[in-house]
Amino acid sequence: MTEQLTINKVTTISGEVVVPGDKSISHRAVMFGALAEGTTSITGFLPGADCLSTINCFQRMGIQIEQNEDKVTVIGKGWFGLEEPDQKLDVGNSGTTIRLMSGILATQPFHCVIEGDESIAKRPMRRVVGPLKEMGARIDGRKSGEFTPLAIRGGDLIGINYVSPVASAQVKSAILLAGLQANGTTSVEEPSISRDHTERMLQAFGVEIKREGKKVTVTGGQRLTATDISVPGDISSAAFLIAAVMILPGSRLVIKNVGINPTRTGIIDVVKAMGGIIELRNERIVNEEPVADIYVEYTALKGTVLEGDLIPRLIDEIPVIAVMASQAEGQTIIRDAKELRVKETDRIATVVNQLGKFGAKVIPTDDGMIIEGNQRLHGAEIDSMGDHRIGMAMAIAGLIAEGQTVINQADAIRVSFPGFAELLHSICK
Ligand code: SPQ
Repeated sequence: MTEQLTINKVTTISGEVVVPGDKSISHRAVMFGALAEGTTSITGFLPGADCLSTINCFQRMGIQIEQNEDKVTVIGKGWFGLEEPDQKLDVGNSGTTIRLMSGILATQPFHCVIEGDESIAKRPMRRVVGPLKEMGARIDGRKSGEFTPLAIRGGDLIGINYVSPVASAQVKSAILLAGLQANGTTSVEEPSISRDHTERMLQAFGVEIKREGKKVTVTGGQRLTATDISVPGDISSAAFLIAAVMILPGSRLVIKNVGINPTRTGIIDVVKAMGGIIELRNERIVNEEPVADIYVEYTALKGTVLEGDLIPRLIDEIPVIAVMASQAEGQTIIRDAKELRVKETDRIATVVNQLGKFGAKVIPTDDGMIIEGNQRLHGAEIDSMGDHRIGMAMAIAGLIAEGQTVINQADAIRVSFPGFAELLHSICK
């Protein structure tokens, strides 16, 4: 990963744009399409590296999938139509792929080994391996199943009632997916509600799911029926553009067709809490998911506090929120976000280090950070550290930094936002 991205200071941004498809929804559309009976056509699919890894894993298990840019056709063979892969499954950089697939593989009566890149090798897996083993799956990995590669032999599961110590959609989804083929019922309760795309999309595929507050329950033995999925734009990608508008005086932007699932819209709430102008227009529902156009206009922001149930609703946006906060009036405090430490990088440490290179003052805490506002940034040589969200957040900081900014390992951006640099270039004045 040696690609570089050069960013120069700009004056304003404006225009009307669309961002690539939602990563979380794209993964799930391929997975559920592969497990369903019938053909699933997906439009608006994110052709980013992570979602291509998901396609590749299912192709290796004998599922026919055609992908052309953002159009994908998946010929489902039913839940037990997967074949034992004759090679290891490689998830690349994708935590969503390995954790959700672990839940699916836990139901399959065959052996397989699944692993990913160097970053995946450092991310915790026991959070899914533990409960799946409790259900009866045989799974092993380095450090007693904490790290990849994971060797999985599934089948004959029994339902469990799992109380998760973390608010994680990947944990919740892995257990619910395994629960769909376990004996009896399976429930997952979490401390705060994490993104619920799995629940919504399973319903679109004809699965019955019970949701009561922070608890979700499924009954085993259910089938999925193919359906067509239209994937909205990813609010996590839109967040970079929203932040850019908020730090460049005179900017305004319309971002069309963005997913506004309430479990993902923490960024909108934060911009509003900081005093920013942001509006939802043309709200509609597509495949059980709310979608809208987002209008955003530069406003001088003030610092805020991010904590509690809000955190899972904006966890992936925190790196770029830190950039935005560095330009606000006063301090911004982020707490209850320890999960940042186990993402593609330790995102508390990488934000502090990389944003610090621009001259910003960010103080790390155990579960978050404190960002000083009103900071003047200067151009810097940055490293994405192989983390797409760090690469893009720092590119946004580069738009206001005096002089030139170079982002090393900029290839990582392709994980979730192919065409990021071109899109940014097209709206910069
Ligand atoms: O897939 P991956 O690598 O875990 O991607 C990230 C990201 O920044 O794109 C996290 F690093 O998003 C996760 C997100 O943080 C995607 C996701 C999902 O699709 O279910 C859920 C969140 O992770 P978690 O651990 O809270 O379940």
